Amino acid sequence: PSGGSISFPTGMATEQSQVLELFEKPFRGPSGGSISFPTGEGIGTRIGTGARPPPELGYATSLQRGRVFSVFIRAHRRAARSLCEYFMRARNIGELTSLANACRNLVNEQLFIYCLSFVIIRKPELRRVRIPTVVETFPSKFASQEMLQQAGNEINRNPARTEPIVINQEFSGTLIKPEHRLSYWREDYGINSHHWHWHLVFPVEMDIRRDRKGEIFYYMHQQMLARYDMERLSHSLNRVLPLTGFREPIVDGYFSKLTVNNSGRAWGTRQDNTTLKDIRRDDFGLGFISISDLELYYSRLLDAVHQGFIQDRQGNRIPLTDDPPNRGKRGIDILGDAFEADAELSVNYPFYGDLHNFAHVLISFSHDPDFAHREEVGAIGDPATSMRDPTFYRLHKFVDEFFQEYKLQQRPYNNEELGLPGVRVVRIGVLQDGVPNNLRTGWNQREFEAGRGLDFGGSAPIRLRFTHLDHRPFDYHLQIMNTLPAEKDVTVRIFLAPTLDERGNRMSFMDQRLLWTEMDKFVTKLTPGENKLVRSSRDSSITAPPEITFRELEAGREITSGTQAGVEFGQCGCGWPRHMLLPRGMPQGMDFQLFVMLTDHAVDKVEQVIRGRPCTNAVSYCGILDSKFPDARPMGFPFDRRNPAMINGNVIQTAGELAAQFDNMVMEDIKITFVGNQLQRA
Ligand code: CUO
Repeated sequence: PSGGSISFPTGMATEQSQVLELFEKPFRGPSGGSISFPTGEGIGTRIGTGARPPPELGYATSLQRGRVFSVFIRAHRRAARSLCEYFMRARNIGELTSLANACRNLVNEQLFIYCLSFVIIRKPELRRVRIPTVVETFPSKFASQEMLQQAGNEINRNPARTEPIVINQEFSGTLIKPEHRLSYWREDYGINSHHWHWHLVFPVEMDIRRDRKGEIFYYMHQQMLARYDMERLSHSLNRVLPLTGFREPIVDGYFSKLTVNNSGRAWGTRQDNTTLKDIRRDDFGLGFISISDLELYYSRLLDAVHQGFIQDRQGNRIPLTDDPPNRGKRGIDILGDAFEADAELSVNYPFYGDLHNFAHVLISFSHDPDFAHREEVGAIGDPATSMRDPTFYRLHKFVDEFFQEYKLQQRPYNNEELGLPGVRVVRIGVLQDGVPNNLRTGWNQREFEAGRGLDFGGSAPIRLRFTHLDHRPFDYHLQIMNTLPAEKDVTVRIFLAPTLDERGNRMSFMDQRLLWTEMDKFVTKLTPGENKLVRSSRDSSITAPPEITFRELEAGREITSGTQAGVEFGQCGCGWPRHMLLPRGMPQGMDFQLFVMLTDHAVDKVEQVIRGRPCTNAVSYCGILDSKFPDARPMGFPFDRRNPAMINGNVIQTAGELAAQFDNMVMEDIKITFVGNQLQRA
């Protein structure tokens, strides 16, 4: 943990403990997540208390208890809208507690936790408290049934046991499949928790107007793909290939070994080479979803990209361009809303459909498309578990290729947009434990408690020990010359990409373009003359501080460095995990390139007053709550577009050649070396 501990003021401590009580043991209660077959059509527990649900709950009771709740499904979003509106009436934590206790045995457990989290993040008067990590609220989404059962047995046998249960990194498969080399990455608790949070703070159809939501949907997922590809290259695996459509067999199967509830209900699984089929699943509020519909939506969206306009329901043609007149909505933002899709934000939801969400659903039910076998949804059907499945990346690569098709229609950036006269980056480098330009990664461990999310008896903590990739913190060192006569505010943009492709060759700009991962972005003031900047990797604009556990919250402990009681905490959970900032690299060292670019903050800045003190971690991937995205440039700038063919008479074919033409850019070669268990612990 970084930063010191603080103690909450008394009133806040009480509020915090009330909230923890709401998040604890979500499967307890009269129905308890047990399975029954009340109507013969579904599995899960119907509302079984005999109580008539309060009418204010609306659609919230339409989901069965003990089943998966998924924001990828429209009927589930409708249920979430009802329950969130019900909770939104609370003016303080006391009222929220009363409302929650009145319905917690009536609504789906996962829906309940989603909506509680939603209102605590959304309502300024509730934001003072923190929600505990989803790893502890729903441990069964992070550790296998077998391991949790083993933990329960151990505790029953020996309540005084102090040793944690060690989570075996190999639990979901074996190395006979090359894809399994990446399972530690896909199944990392931090990236899955981030993805759960991201979809919580950028919800679909919840009447939330977040700035540039469609664009950040594109960008955040593109960046996750770039990071996945860097990791793949670290294992000599090729970059991920997109799904080429919905008719070809899905090559990779996935067997999560996870459970949906405390009664042991398993997530759906998928064999290798499964063929997708139309879905008929009334049990899940889905009705009929046909592959032909998805193909139709895709074809219409692709038409829009190639025609350069998209049509709204009145037949108006809305131009698609990232150079919008009057600083209107960019084309990428419009396309993101239409593709994800969000019925409230899409320009024409009936026409362009619900493509991305439906694709998740189609894959997640491929093992039992018509409920013939009473099987549960697969892991790819829930944002908290979807990144575990190798096919998630092939699906999102398909999504990203669509956005890239659009981006490549945009003109390249010009000299004025790329340059910053008067400012020169002289040198950059990284320093980790005194070693320059050679970053080390290795294994580290983190413990969570499972007992809060399970029904095991006794009060002894059930600790789970996860092994994860990590690195020691490092600093970027930048030497910058400001030849302007005055101070200058600049945005510093730092990216990392592998130097070589799968064949060991250097890459062209266009080949490397989608591998550049944002490492940091920050604003600083340059004084005239030489400036030396040191920036810690811990301050990265994409990462969130480590997850906060029940125990830390109970102890009044806040592990965000410098945070004080009273800060609005909402959204702190969103953010790429700090321990996953670097790709693994190779044991013998792997070549990477750092790209640093300075831009004019006068051009980048977004005029706004940010109210309160919202959590602004991971702003590049998560934005700022209730505020505009604080960088006016297109997300991913300058790598979101093709390269200029020529600058000052010089042909540009690589990122290095681009950087050589501009004083405000520089590239540096670094190595990343994986040292396994030899990582000196932070
Ligand atoms: Cu995040 Cu498909 O949007 O998983």
